[in-house]
Amino acid sequence: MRTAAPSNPVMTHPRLTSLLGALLGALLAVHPTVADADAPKRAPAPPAEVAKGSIKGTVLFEGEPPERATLDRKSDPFCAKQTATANADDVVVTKGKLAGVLVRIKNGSAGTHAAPTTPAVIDQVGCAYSPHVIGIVAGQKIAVRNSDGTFHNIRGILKGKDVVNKMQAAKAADVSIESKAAADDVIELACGVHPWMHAFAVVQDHPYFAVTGSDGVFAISGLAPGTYTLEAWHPTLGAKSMTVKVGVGAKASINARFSYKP
Ligand SMILES: [Cu+2]
Repeated sequence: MRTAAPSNPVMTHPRLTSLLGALLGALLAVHPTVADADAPKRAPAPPAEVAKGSIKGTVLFEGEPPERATLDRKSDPFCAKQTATANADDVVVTKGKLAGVLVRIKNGSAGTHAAPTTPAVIDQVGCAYSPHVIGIVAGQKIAVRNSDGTFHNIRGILKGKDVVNKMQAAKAADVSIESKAAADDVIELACGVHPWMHAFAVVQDHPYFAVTGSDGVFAISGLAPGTYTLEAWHPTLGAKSMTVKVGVGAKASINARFSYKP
């Protein structure tokens, strides 16, 4: 004799069902906290009255710098006319000073820092990216501008994958690059129309970085007293690091010098 299958008391009992729902909700809510527990513990950023330290310095290129080849830009008549950017910008040395070097604090973040809400801007001027190297804080957007009278195709590449691949007409609206890039990642920019165009956005989890201009000078401020690893990073010449000690009072402002050679 067959009997009707008993109904599932768990699934039909209204109180149990709501209890299960609440448990499931609690588990889902708890999950991100569990994941965060694996992340390294971070102290808050040092307060302004403590973080008075600064590192200033210069990046040198000693010896004969590599020749900056004249670019073949005949494929785009607009670019071919831009004499100021006619040479390769991979290694730019002016009177022994190296431009486009990102200098940053490397050992830890010295606290938790939110990404700036304003994007970092890279312009396209004379069919070249300006600047060639920028630093961003993880989570910060990059706005790629087109000041040129020609079109570009912006590719943003992170770990070999495109995070952006977009045409941009002459003087069109900025193209925004958003990614999940984390500290130490580098987002490379390349142009699908002009193969000589490259730029690099180096990612930090803090704001203690600076990029050298044509004078090779960098300045990082807002540092709490402590011993830091200071790193210089160049897209083709590589990274160099040194240990620096930021003190208090007269020893809060220190100087540092990096030197690259052929
Ligand atoms: Cu282009």
